[in-house]
Amino acid sequence: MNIDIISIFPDYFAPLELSLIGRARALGLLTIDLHDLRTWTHDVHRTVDDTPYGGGPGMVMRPEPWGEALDAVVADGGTTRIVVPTPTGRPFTQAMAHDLAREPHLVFACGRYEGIDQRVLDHAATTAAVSEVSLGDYVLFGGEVAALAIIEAITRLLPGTVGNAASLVEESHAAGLLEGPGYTKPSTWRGLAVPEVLRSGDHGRIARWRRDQALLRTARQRPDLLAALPESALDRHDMACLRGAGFQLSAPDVAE
Ligand code: 6GU
Repeated sequence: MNIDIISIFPDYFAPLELSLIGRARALGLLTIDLHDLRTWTHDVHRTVDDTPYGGGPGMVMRPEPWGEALDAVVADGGTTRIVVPTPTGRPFTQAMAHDLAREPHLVFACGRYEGIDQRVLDHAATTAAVSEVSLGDYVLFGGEVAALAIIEAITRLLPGTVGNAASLVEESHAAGLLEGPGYTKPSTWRGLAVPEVLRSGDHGRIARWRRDQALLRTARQRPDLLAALPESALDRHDMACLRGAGFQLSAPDVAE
């Protein structure tokens, strides 16, 4: 996969040299090219923003530098997806990370201030797919930190980057549930023991216990995820576990 990042703060992306993303790049699984938006300004002050039409607070990013930047990095032939991190985008999910991980070329357009002149995205959409993506319901200064998070989520899914493919299958959000708690040695620490079942060697009981922990954690922390599961996702044991812990399960709709 090839990634281009356009930003007025390319230094924000230094962490992409580190750890597993750095390793993925060294292995050639991923290229990342950083671009300073100011490269495509032509005035002495290298201005990237201006006051909003219609008035109001804040500044809007000027269309001219963005237009030239995207002309330079978007490939001909419609193979590029432009990702625009913005609090007004669609909420980023693990499913989106999987979709983006299948793209050959991503361009991250990181805006600052009150966003990018809308015509930039409207025009870009005539030559590339454009996805406006939000990290959640809060506001950051700009798209840089969001781009880092999205790139990390995608890189983990590229074949060859996560050592153990099974860890992708079992992890949180893989099956619409959160993963339960994990433990390692020592078996007792500060008077706290690891749950006995995990030391029992009984793989059937361990799998059931882990499933129950995932269900209970999801019910507690993210009832919205539990409610979104298709009815077929929960079996008799699952229902009994949740009911036993006092969670009300909505009765299945009875067909007329
Ligand atoms: Cl993707 N960008 C900005 N600027 N703020 C955000 C965000 C993105 N997601 C949540 N808040």
